[in-house]
Amino acid sequence: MSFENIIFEIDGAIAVIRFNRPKALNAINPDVLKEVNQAMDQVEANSGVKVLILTGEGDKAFVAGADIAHMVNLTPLQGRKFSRDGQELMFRLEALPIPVIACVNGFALGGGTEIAMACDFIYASENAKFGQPEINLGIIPGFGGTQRLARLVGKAMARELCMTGAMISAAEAKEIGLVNKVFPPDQLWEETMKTARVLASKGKVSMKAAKQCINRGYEVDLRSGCYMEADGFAVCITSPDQKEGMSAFLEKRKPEFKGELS
Ligand code: DAK
Repeated sequence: MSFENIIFEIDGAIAVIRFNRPKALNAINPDVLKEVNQAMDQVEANSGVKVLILTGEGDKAFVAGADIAHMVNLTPLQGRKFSRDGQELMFRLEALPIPVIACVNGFALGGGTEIAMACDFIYASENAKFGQPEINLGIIPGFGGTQRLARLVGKAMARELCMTGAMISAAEAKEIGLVNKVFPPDQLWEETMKTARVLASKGKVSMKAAKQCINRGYEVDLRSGCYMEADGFAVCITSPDQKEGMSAFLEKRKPEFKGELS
């Protein structure tokens, strides 16, 4: 399947979706959302893929937000559909059983910050910029930004970013806990791939369980989250990867995880 607004590649266990509208700083419109969903269909259908990376084509932007030219004349119903479609994509990224890394190589504004927040890891280049500038356009974040940002960095910083519309540097984003790691621009891709390869070497069942317990458990009270963890643990303890991981330890060798999700 060929795409016009993204570049999609699978190299062994690692799939890459590259937002590819560099002339509009990779801004997101409904066609982008549709193509990302189609690429994710392929990721889900390919049991060999163990990590997904999202990044932006060009050296200026990850995603500079939702496409303002698309949004300018939306009716309320169209606006709601665009917002819901975006929100569903974020939920889909969070629910994907494999880890997702946002490799943020420039502007990640509005919908760009929102996509990055739905990923499991945010790795950023030193020149990346984050923010929720929607207030400057007379709107609010529509792809879950008001909710995820507050959960990730706390209400105070979420209010600061959403209510002033200020852009922050990668270093500031790291300081407030939005970003995992920051690298010089020429090292960002290799460092992202290094982590992707580490993640790809782990067992699928335990990776899925860890991701789900953290993401879903964060939405509920501690005791309910711990019940989820116990269920996740129960699934892991009977999986082929658990046999391999523990046998490898006892036999003093490196594990080779080959287990499937079902
Ligand atoms: N949409 C469309 N085009 C964009 C764009 C965007 N978000 N960002 C940049 N571009 C385009 C520019 O118009 C320009 O196009 P040409 O003039 O060359 O044709 C080209 O990309 C290069 O941009 P600049 O010339 O402005 O480049 P600079 O380096 O000077 O500035 C910038 C870079 C990122 C600081 C600046 O472009 C900028 O401020 N861009 C807008 C950033 C922004 O406000 N992003 C948030 C968008 S709002 C909702 C659903 C979703 C959302 C909200 C509600 N519902 C439906 C309820 C989400 C909203 C957003 O994400």
